[in-house]
Amino acid sequence: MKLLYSSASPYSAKVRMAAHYAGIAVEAVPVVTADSPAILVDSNPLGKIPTLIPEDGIPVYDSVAINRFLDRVSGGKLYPVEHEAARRADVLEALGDGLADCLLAIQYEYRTRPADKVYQGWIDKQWTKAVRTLSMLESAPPVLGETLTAGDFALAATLGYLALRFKDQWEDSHPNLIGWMKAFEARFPAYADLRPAA
Ligand SMILES: N[C@@H](CCC(=O)N[C@@H](CS)C(=O)NCC(=O)O)C(=O)O
Repeated sequence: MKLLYSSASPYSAKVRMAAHYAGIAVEAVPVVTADSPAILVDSNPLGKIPTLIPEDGIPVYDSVAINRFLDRVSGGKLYPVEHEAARRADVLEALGDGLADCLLAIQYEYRTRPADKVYQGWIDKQWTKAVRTLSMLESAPPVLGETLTAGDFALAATLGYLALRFKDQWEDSHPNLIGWMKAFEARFPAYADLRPAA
């Protein structure tokens, strides 16, 4: 199956890591969303990545739906079944993705508007949400269990995106999350290749 992605996209990194962990081969096809290429918009009218095109040709998006699809195909390698563990994984995935939403909103504000139309109030609001989320995670970093979950991949992907696009703005104040990233990479060495990159 094909996965339409871009190297910097945190949601793409999340599902690429999840597929690798679940042992599912995907052909990663880079796309530039700004160009709205036919391969993307014909599969996903929203023109967003990641978009998965399985062998049956029926596209799957967004990243949570892709992870759920990969989970079913792999016989449950990405989401725990036990109630409390499943709840933790789901909420951690929501936090990782939601943090990425805030960071992307900031990036798009700078990138898509003329300089004199950039609204600092919106950027500050999104950064406040991001800092609040990071503080919560810093005070109680998630525990890596015996098996990794979609939640772990979401957090790892978004911390990788922070490292890429918000360098020197969060690392010193979040030593526990830096430690979490290191522990995650020790458990999942493919992180070095699959995390968000320029
Ligand atoms: N909720 C979606 C978010 C996907 C998303 O916003 N992806 C960005 C790239 S990181 C994108 O496709 N942006 C292009 C656009 O919105 O036109 C998911 O989890 O997959």
